Amino acid sequence: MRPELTSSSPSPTDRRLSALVRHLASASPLMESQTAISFSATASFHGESVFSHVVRAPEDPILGVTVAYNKDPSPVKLNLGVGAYRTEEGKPLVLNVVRKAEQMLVNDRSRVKEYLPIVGLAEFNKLSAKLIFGADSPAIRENRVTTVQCLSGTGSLRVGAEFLARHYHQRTIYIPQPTWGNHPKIFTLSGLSVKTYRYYDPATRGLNFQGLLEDLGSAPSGAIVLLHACAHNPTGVDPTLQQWEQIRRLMRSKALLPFFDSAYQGFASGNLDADAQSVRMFVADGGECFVAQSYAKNMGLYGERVGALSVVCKTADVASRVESQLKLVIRPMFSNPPIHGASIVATILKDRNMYNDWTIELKAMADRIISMRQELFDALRARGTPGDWSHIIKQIGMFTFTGLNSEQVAFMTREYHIYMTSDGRISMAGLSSKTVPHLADAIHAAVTRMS
Ligand code: PLA
Repeated sequence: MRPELTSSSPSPTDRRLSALVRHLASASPLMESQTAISFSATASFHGESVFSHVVRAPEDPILGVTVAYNKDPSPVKLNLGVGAYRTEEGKPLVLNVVRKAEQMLVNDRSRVKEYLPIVGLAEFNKLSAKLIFGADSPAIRENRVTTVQCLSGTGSLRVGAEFLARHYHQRTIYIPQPTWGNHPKIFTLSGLSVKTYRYYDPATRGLNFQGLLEDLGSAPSGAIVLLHACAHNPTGVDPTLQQWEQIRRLMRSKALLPFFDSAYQGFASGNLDADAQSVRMFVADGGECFVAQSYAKNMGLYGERVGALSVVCKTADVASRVESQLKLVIRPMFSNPPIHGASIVATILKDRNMYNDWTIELKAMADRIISMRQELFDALRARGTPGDWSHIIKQIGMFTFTGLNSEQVAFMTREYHIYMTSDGRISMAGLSSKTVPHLADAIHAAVTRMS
């Protein structure tokens, strides 16, 4: 039935189904009981829903924070949950260069709303590869890269993972501990088996580099390794370039397959090339890798769902065969991607002036986040808040991993109407000079009263 599978191991569909059953069984004990299902089937004849056995699922740990925030009537409420950029006035930002691109698209009467090809907008794919791998990348020049447009970072990760579950000999993926909460779900439901590698050291609030090297060193040969290209979420802790080089050497020596998640290119340092260094080091050695790109944050296109999956291969021939199989993953998943967001990105990336305007606006966003770090740090120092808060200025990217525990977070939400994820992560992009004092008061109270 499945010509692409040669081994007798369970098919990805079987693995996915059993993962789903496990997932559902843990959410609903009733699922395990056949009687409960047949009861609800007969119940429909008596006017009850056939879905009456469905239990309410919990809100998403990140997006659910916004749901709770929206319900709070307090005028001082502050949403530092989801990583979404806000201006100094606390408002969402549409970049000027994005508005301009949209205007150009609207004015162009030759544009139509036809379906895109399964792999998306060709121009967008080419420019996205150039953005992450660099304009002079030999891999691009040699046609060894295939890039397909997907539904933002999440969709790109999912398509890549589904491909790997079908076509790669190793089905184990190592993800950092901790990582973005959606990673384990995406990979498990794709049919991969998820393991973790040590990443963060709570004692130093920095990288557990030794632990990382040990765990990747003992991973089975060929295992997939998920790496955050920059601005690690949720910790804000990235390896140095020297450490990246050591990770690269170790991974290549063990034939571990890198799968980069690049959701914050330009947001960490304010510089698109600097934030792509980790990926480019791995591509420069001629080896293979996967990269999922998102334009949600760096172009502020959150709801447009624009992203790309690139697979760097050893030869152009392999790359084109990989692409043919990626199409078989995408077609039954969402058929083909949306046209509008990708057209905005392509319009900006292909025009030198618009590209420059974008880098300026991007740098301004990154700089504002960096200045919020300094302001929050200064505010805690001014209050004499117990503890060493230097990690706030050392960490990079959109988030600070504060070290506050879940009781302290609950206290801050209850008493100060500050919303954040229960692991103590705060989105620095949601802060402004006006709200820093309120946050500092809340942290001070939480630390002094709840420790
Ligand atoms: N990868 C990482 C590391 C992320 O942090 C996020 C988004 C994504 C991928 C996916 O983004 P996209 O699909 O929108 O492109 N993380 C956010 C939002 C910003 C979320 O949880 O969906 C966060 O608050 O962690």
